[in-house]
Amino acid sequence: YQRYQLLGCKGTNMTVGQGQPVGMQEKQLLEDLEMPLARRETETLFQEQPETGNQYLEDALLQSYLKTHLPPKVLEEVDQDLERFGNRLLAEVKPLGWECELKPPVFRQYDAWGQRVDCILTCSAWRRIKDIAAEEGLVAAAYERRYANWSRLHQAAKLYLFSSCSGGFSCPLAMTDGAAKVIESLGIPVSLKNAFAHLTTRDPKKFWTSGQWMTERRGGSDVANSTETVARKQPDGSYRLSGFKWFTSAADSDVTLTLARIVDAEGQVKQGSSGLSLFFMKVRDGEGKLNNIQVRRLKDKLGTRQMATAELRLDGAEAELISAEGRGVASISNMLNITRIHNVIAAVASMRRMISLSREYARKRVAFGKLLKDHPLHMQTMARLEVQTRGAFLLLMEIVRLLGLAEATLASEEDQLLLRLLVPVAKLYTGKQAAAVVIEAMESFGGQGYMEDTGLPVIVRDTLVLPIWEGTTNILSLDVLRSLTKSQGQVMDVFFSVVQKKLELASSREKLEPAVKHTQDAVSSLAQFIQAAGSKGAVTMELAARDFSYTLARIYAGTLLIEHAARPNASPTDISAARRWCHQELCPVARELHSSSYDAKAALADRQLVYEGSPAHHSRL
Ligand code: UCC
Repeated sequence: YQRYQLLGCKGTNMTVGQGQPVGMQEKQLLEDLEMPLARRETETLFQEQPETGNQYLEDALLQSYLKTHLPPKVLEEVDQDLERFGNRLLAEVKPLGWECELKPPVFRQYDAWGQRVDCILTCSAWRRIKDIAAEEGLVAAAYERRYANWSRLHQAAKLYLFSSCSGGFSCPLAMTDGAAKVIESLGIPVSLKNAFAHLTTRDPKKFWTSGQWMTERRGGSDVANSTETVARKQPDGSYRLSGFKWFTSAADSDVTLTLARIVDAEGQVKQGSSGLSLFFMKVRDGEGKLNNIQVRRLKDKLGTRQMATAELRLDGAEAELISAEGRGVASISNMLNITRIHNVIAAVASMRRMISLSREYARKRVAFGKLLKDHPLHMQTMARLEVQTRGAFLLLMEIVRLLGLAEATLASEEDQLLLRLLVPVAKLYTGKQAAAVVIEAMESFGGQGYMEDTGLPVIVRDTLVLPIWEGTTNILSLDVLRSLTKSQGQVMDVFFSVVQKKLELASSREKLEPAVKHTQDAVSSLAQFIQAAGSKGAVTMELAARDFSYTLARIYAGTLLIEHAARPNASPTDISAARRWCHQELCPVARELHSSSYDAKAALADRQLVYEGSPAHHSRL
């Protein structure tokens, strides 16, 4: 009897529905009882794998966004390309991506005869994905500008679909795009023409990827004070670089951009940011030998294991100076802004992927006598994730739209300022959202979500890097402040005026009234905060930086959701998403200011809270 109860419980909980009446299930269970125990358990204990189809066709928001923003002729071509690409991803790329996960790169330091080879061996699937990335123009599309200012939207839509089945190949593509951007912004100097062509080609045989070697042993955030690598000028005008790069992602790349300090005639280097210059370097020479580079080891990472990240020692590596001397950080920031946008793409893509799988699972999985999709609490949880993802998606599309305008020289000064402000805002906010959303979505699968061979933990692990690399949340919050200081506050003037304009256009839509009102109130609170903080000095702003950035993200994403929901052909779900997003607290920075969270006393209390009980507690903190 006990065994029957157990089986009955398993049968009704786990059977996948398919309209089979419960009576039939019971009959099946009784038949199962005739089987030997081992066979019975394996044959009745099953759950159906959630399957998704063409991700473009299943993404309502992506389609409606493109329909709203692209001119008809462009839309027609882009729509066809994305549908075809969606099929290719499903049939070809997805299995390759999984193979990359199963066959991570291997480091071989010596050959059979004891010769040092420092070889990073990647699997054939990884190399095949590289070919596909070239064929599909995943970098090239942005530089060919076939669709003028819409080219970046086209590229971003493809990368977004590609990202979560790419087996980590989004990473080298991000840096390749960033390197191409730096070279283009330098006017494609003659010496870099060939490299630019390789980075932006559609020919797999010619396609190069680039690395971005910034992080050294002292850390990757305070680049200005952590970079020890030195560059010595050679008689032919080239440089030789020596130093240690601690975290070099996609270390199998063909070329890289990196920072170093130029040694002057007296053998001295200048410390700090103004001592850093930017260099272009080939990783191997024409014969495939490393360019005076030693691979120390591969990093043992929590995720992105498909992709080789290495510690490298540069021992006189030949490189070309590509920035003005001492302008390394400013020059590489062109690359950083692109890789940060790719980070946003990856964040939104991973949220979308987990939700897609989870909603399919909820159509099949039975618990407590009904499908998960028929449990209102389960649907409420998922709807909240969906709202987060929609806000993040529109934020992504907005920065990509602005980038496209800038690259087609169609951006107004306002557009450029807004882009400068929104890139760090979007990177820091969507990174956090993605980490939270994928973990919640993993839970929606119950214990299955925690099983390695479902592939779900891979998505979670790969997502958890997104708030970390390319600038952590706090570093990017400080970058938001940098954009304010550098523009003397103009970025905020533009922010307020663009938000106000969009809200005004939507204010006549009755169903959006509460959302518009709530956002306008948040905008007023933000304006008051800025006024109050202005009289309090830099320490207050620094302590407020994270909440301030979150406020900008929430208000701006809310405004975009409202704008999207105010279209004449908007769906009820567009309206519902806008209302729900705007229902959350949109201006946390005002609340915290009222609670005196940003004054010196609060800073002291923060430290005391953190160190209570630690050995440091009794010493002077
Ligand atoms: O490399 C990494 C992993 C690679 C893997 C990549 C995969 C991507 C995959 C994506 C999806 C799948 S991780 C390491 C990443 N490291 C960072 O992101 C660095 C984080 N740290 C910062 O961002 C810091 O804030 C620094 C390095 C920018 C601070 O440098 P400084 O020199 O102390 O700061 P300054 O003095 O304020 O800035 C120097 C100049 C200024 O210009 P001028 O001199 O004209 O006033 C700044 O305005 O640089 C300018 N600048 C910028 N300009 C600094 N940041 C920016 C920016 N974001 N945009 C425009």
